[in-house]
Amino acid sequence: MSDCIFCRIIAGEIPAKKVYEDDLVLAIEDIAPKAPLHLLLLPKRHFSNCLDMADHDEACVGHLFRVAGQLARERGLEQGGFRLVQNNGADAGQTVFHLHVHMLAGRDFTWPPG
Ligand code: DGP
Repeated sequence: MSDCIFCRIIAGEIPAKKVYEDDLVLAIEDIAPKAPLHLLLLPKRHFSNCLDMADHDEACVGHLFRVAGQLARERGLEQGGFRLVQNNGADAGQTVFHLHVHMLAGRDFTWPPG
């Protein structure tokens, strides 16, 4: 059994609110939302962050961003905008070491992020 929580969600061993799934990507609701909409987009193949990407992960990550756009359009976010965030390393706020992209929307955002 994997000790990666996102691998276990992908394997169906831990429940999550799934909003999208295909062969390469799973999107779920974040368990501790930081905005009215807070989704996590996960590549199904495990790699810890962009420092750990292999050549064959490139297509999956590109696909993941297209899925993000699709999910945003389905939720009518073209006008209000949304933020995609991907943390790399504990010092940058990464707590789960399986690459994931946060999709946040439904409130104002500041720049630069904290
Ligand atoms: P990060 O800090 O960038 O590594 O983000 C990890 C996110 O994962 C954080 O927003 C909380 C979320 N999270 C952690 N454990 C679980 C879980 O078991 N289920 C779900 N749905 N989200 C989780």
